[in-house]
Amino acid sequence: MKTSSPKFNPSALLRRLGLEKINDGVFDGEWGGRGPAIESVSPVDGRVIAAVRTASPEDYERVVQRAQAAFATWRAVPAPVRGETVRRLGNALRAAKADLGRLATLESGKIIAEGEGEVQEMIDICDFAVGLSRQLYGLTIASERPSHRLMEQWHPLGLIGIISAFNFPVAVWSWNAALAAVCGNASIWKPSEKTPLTAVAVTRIAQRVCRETGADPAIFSLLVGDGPSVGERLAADRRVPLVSATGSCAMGRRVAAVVASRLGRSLLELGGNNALIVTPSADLGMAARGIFFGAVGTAGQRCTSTRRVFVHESVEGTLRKKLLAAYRSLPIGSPLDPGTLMGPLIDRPSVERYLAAVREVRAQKGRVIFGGEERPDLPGGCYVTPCLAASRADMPLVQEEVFGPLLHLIPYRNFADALAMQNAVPQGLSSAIFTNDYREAETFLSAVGSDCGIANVNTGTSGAEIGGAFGGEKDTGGGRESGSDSWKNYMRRQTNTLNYSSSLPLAQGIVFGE
Ligand code: UN1
Repeated sequence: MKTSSPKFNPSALLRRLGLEKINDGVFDGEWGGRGPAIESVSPVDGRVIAAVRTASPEDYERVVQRAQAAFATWRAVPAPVRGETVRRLGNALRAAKADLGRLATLESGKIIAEGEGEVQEMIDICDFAVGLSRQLYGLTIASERPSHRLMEQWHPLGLIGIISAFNFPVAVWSWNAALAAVCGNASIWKPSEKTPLTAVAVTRIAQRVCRETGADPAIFSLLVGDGPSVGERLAADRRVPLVSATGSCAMGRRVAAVVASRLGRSLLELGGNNALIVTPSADLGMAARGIFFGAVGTAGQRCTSTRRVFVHESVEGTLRKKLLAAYRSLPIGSPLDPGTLMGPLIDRPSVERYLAAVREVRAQKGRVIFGGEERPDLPGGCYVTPCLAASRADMPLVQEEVFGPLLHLIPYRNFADALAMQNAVPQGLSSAIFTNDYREAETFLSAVGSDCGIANVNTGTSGAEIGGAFGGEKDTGGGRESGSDSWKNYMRRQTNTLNYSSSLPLAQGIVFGE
């Protein structure tokens, strides 16, 4: 299939995914949306792909009530049976991978390989969740009292609000929704308003799967809308015990405060300012490739994108040359074209922020050694060249997460300084070291090493597998999603004491009366 834009006509793709020119953006078993329609504009060429009707306040209320009813039934379905619905969801996503990947590309601007990679993450987390549906283990604990059993069980939590961002328009939903579903919950998804169509398409697939298995489709509810009309409501709603939110630190602070004020739980995956250390013993070819993918992949719009490189002064020149060669030959253009490695930024405001940050490099006496410019020759107004900057750790800009392909190269002399500079930012998501020195690698991973939620050796900061717990510390928000034991976020723990004796001994040896 010839795919290169601007000739690419998305209408056949939309049809295959059940999408029309105007789509309902609210789902709770039935489709609706009485709020104003929003247009999904493709950053690929600035054209409107289709429109989506958003949620009105009445829609919001109905969705929450329907999801509550779905939860009431779903929580009593045996977990491995719940897993069957998620198994089929994974299979349905497998079948739709190419189309969904392409739609993710159209809406978010990420290249086809990454659009498909995103769908692959959904498939993988479904597989993971299916296995998990037979492994929602609790512990038994030695009781201090005779003939007593002490144990814990994990029960479904309730409604899970999922607020997702444009850069991973569907994968992050699936990390939450697939786990939430096998754990016996109903989830309500508020996707980014910049990528509502992929959310509608995926929800349609989930609806079809639920129809097949007999599950209440409201376990995968959808509310397209803006922050004030949907996000704020979810955060404030006592009927939603957990709000999982991915996005900026500013958004996360707001969600956290509102959820905390009602003593609810939030699971936050916020900004990253991810650093990579290159030491004298590193394989510089590997390091350069890791940096290149980390900084330029997804046009620098991953939470895990590489934003700072601390390179030992003895290898700085060589690394810089390798990076420059890669940056110079980077194919920038339509992400629908299979040869492209960097597509557009998500929208015009994002371009403006990126260009302002490049100006700031100069204002703060850093040096732009490559790029940082607009590409007005490409359609839609969202294409730029990536920027390689020779910076210093004390530049205020280096403390910030600029959501675009801006990379600071910062030389260091002592390993301890590199580590200290890496940790000296507010965010704490992902980090990496390239070294063949065992001591450096182990120190980096130790308690006195990287302070991030993700720390890698000889592989880059971005592109985490779903099997690990994903998230970070400090301003990144502390949440952990996806693999490992992240499922515990979506359940409530219950501690049980069972007395099978005929007396009533009290804990702590207390004698009370008699
Ligand atoms: C995000 O940017 O919000 O590690 C998630 C990665 C991806 C997930 C990124 N698996 O880059």
